[in-house]
Amino acid sequence: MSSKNMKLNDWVSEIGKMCEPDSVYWCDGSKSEYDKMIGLMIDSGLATPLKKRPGSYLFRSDPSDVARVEDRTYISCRNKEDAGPTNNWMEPDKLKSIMKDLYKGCMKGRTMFVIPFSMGPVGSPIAKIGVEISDSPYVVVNMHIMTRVGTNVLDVLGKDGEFIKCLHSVGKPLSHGESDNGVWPCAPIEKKFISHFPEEDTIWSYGSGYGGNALLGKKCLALRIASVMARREGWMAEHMLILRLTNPAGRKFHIAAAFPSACGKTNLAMLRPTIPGWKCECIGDDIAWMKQGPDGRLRAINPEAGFFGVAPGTSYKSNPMAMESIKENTIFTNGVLTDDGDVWWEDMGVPCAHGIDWKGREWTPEKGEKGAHPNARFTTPATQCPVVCPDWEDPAGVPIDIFIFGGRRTSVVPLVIQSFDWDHGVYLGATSASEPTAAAFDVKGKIRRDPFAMLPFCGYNMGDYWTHWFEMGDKLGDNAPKIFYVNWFRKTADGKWLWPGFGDNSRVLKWMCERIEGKAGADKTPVGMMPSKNDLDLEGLNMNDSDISELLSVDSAKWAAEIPEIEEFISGFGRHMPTRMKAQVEKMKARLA
Ligand code: OXD
Ligand code: MN
Repeated sequence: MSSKNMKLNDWVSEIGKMCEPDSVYWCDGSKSEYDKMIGLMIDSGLATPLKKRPGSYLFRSDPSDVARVEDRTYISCRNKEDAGPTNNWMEPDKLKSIMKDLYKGCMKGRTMFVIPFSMGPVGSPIAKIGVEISDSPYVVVNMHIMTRVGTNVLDVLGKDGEFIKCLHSVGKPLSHGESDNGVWPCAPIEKKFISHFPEEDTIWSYGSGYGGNALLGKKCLALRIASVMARREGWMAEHMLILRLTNPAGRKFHIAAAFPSACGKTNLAMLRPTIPGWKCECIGDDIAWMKQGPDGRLRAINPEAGFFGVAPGTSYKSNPMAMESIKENTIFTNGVLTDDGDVWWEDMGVPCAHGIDWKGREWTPEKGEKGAHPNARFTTPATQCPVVCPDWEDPAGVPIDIFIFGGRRTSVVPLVIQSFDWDHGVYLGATSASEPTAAAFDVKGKIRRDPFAMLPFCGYNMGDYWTHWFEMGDKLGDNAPKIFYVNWFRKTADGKWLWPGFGDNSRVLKWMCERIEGKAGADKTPVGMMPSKNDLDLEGLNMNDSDISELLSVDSAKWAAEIPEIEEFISGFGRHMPTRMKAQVEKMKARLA
């Protein structure tokens, strides 16, 4: 097979010549194709069917291939400054020549899959088409769930449509007659490369088969490449969940929220409000593409079609809707295989006495090691979420009322603040910080500034990205969403969580909605507008007064102590750092003095 698009056909044949696969297969996105791929992986010992979950399979990856590899991720544009100080950079010709050597013959003994996919509903004016070439059937099945794969994408592409070229190889050729034989194929860490060529709308990934390194529609296309397109074309590609909150009077609010990886975006996206009469529906859990609509408001779509969620910590307490979503037709990676043929992970809310761990070894809790990898994941279709919003695929998108930023901070940062205005909100987004999580292989240490939760995902100079945010605010004017900052993770000095979190986070969202309606009060503090105890609906929580005061307190000295580090961080962007950002730091200093 081939397509009507000569550019695509030429590219496929060029890659075929370089990678030398045994055969080429064009994916049609059908259920039978999905089943065929799964069958291949059962035969090669990579997939284990789960007796307890219909249509579901468990995979175990290689210990070197368990998360995104930020040290091996490149933004390769002609000018180093355009990638900025927060991205790894290499000159495109040099990087391509290194990678071409790796790609040479890398698909020997394997099939080369051509996966046409749409990010966003097929044919929607906001959607973008990508084509991923990959030698991994694991990638094919995950792409089936996470994006819209199919021949209809080729129909929309037509003869001369544009597409984003996504090339992927696990980097493990097979010799004649060899099979993976239960061993996850990938290349050693120093040969892994996740490269982006934003000036050519091209992605080259080599050596990893896992998650964002290999499912190129997600972080590589929908964030890194799309962020560059968005700046060029005047829209926004953000690392944000999208949800709809409906109040007891039936008014709908749409919220987009950015938190660093593994800080509870999926949980918040599927929130079950504990306050009577409020309803929450999920539109997306990871990425938002937003454009100003004809009415002047910012409209958001979720470009993805599934959830690639962190499994450990997901339970009927933390996220009952995710637990319901993953009962069937789900791919699990790096969980424990239980003796009765189910999957298990730490903090799932049920015990597991014995099983096979993510490394394929016999495991019991007494071993003292984690059974599931902390970045074990589930891949599940959005349609299986019981609270998926009926409008989640509306090509026009939903109008955003509220932006939320946040991170995981056990001290200093209070439960919630509202920005004084747009520019202050951009400052809050730009200075977001979090304690590291397991979503990145190579990020260790204490607190990292993760502006807009985009540090690993912005495809250009982060200073220019801030300018883009300021300019979007100017463009949206009075229609701009209101901006808030939250921290669900504050602890007491003796290590006790101060806030119950999960469904009770709806209380904080309620305050935000009431701020929009002009109904709820707030006090001015040096760091932003904050609710007093009486502004928040805390009914039925039985929290003691001192915990509430601590959650809603601002210690100016502690905030001031972080300013030198913030100044150093933003000054790292040199001439790309917008003067409006500098002005915000000065204002913050004056308010804290
Ligand atoms: C993700 C991430 O997988 O942010 O969503 O790491
Ligand atoms: Mn993410």
